[in-house]
Amino acid sequence: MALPVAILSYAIVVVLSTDKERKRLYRWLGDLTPAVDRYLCRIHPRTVSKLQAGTHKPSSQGSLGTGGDLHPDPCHLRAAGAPPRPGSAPPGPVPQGLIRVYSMRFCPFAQRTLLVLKAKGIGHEIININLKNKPEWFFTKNPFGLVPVLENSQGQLIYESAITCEYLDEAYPGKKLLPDDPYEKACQKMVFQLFSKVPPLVTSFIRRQNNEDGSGLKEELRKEFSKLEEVLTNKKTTFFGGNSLSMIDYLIWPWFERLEVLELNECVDHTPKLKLWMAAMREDPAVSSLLIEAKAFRGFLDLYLQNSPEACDYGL
Ligand SMILES: N[C@@H](CCC(=O)N[C@@H](CS)C(=O)NCC(=O)O)C(=O)O
Repeated sequence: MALPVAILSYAIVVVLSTDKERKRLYRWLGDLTPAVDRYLCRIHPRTVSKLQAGTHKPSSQGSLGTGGDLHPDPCHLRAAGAPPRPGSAPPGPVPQGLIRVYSMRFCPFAQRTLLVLKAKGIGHEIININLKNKPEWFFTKNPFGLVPVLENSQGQLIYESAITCEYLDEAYPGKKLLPDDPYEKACQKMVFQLFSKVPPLVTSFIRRQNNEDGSGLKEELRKEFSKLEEVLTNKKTTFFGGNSLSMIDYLIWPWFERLEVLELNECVDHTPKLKLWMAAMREDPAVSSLLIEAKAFRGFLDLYLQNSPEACDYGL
């Protein structure tokens, strides 16, 4: 009797704390977990209501509302490792003829996927995930718990933004965004690599504590942008893959879109070709249809940095 009581006490503490700890517990408990969940449901109604309160709220941008409905019976809350786990009921299968994207309205990585979906005119539905309060089933879609994730009507799952974009380009007809020519494709991948320091620099700038001086980070960003300017200078084209917009432009765009609202625009003052590229990007129908409203982004960011569970639903 002592062991089950110890397990249950630990379960209650962990279930009420973070995603990471909960995952560790479930891995550890393995097959015992469904029984523990059933026990929790039975003996600890307050725990159950906490778990329910922690479910994903489906939201905006075409979110279907299938993702976050609470199950009427709290005792369906089940564990993972092998799922089942606590949380909301998972969404149903993806309707034929559509692809589903698990997204978050302000995520630049998910924006890559959405840009490709738009540019290629692919019919899709969006389920927005509350990243500060993730539904447990989301880890069955992506074990890393990150958006974006694609799910098709055969139940196939694809995650990692660049991989989702390449998948969409290959799996769907319409405008090809990646070049067929192996050298041209390699060039796009090299630019992608050249760009790779930008997202973590922008994140570090956003996460500065107490408005700490960001001039060092700005300087680093300027250096990274100079490398991209050089690519455009050497290529003598408007876009990174040539004179028309292609995959690489969509992959790097979301961070450039955010420069203004983050007050980082001065970092492109010394890169005129990059500035022209940014202006040309804004003219693209896929880009312009997915521009984020600055005020909403700011509001989201303020809450996100405070770890607020309301952050991802800001402005809805
Ligand atoms: N390497 C991933 C990064 C995706 C990523 O970091 N997404 C963020 C939102 S912008 C996320 O899901 N964060 C949730 C978390 O960190 O728990 C990709 O390219 O898809």
